[in-house]
Amino acid sequence: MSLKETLEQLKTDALSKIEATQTLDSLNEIRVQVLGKKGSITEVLRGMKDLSPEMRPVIGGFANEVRDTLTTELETKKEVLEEAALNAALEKETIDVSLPGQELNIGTSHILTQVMEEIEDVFLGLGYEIIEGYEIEQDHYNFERMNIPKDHPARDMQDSFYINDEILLRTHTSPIQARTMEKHDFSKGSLRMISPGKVFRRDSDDATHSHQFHQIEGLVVAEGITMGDLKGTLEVLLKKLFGEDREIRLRPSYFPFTEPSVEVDISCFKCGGKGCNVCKQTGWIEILGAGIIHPRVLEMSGIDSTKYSGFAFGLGPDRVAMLKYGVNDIRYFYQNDLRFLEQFRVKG
Ligand code: FA5
Repeated sequence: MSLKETLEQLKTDALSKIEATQTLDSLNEIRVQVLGKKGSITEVLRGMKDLSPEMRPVIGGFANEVRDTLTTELETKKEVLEEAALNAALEKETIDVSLPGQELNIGTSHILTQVMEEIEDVFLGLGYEIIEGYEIEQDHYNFERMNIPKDHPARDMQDSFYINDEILLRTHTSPIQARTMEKHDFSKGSLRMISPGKVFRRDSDDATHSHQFHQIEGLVVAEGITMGDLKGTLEVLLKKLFGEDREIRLRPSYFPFTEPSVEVDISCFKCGGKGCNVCKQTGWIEILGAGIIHPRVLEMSGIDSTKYSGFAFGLGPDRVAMLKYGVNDIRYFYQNDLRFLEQFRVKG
């Protein structure tokens, strides 16, 4: 048989094998047998050396044609077999598109964060700035600059965790008053800020006291600020938090850094003022401490107290959250029990 006839024969055999094969594996075997480095075409071409120089390109060209035809046929068959394999797999697999998807467990902000952000939004709306202070504070700012010298009895009410004689975990957010006032440039306008954050006291933990809790300090300093401004501002806040029909009441109190000082009560949101278990039958609920900034506190921060006056308040958002959501023990906020926290998941 001539080389050309051998190639013809090889092509015919390979084409019928390709046609007959039903699996990708056996198709690959055919490819290796015919086109591979040690395959039959290579084998046939070894005989080229015995051909006359005129016949070599003729047979070489024919061999290339055979290789191209077989390559194309192998590719086409491969596609057919792959598609058939895919269809078979899909037929076996059943997908119920009506099944609900898997729910992703996405976190939500803590209820105390939500309450603090609600309060922050009210003050941002009134043009206040939010300024954060330091949780580890100097005795100087926490007490001295708030008009509470070393031997002052008011220190007993705010016993703290001391790092050394001069450094402590802040007992209230009030030190941010002094830190902000001493930096403020009144030629650029009045000072209006709130400062939310964690505070710490060596209090024994009970249903309404925690050794770590939150406060939101409020501070306004400008010319001609009065108790009326304080009352109006707190009324806006407390009505937003607890409902438009809430009334507020100021009771005389004492803080070394405000004069006069007040405790602020709101009319009970549960009974409307008639008396119930939430308000301990008084019709009122205590919500924060406040007052007109003591002139000494202004002066210690380098502010002329004959020209400027201001008000300040310190609100406990943990207590606000307890009242707003009827939580009867502050410790729930800090135990991280998901059964409790899940009740305050933000919807949406
Ligand atoms: C103060 O800390 C003052 N710095 C507030 C202030 C600021 C008055 C500016 C005047 C001007 P008092 O100790 O009352 O005040 O605390 C303020 C609020 O923090 C309380 O009304 C209460 O809501 C909350 N609070 C106090 N102690 C605890 C505690 N152990 N656990 C939870 N909340 C507390």
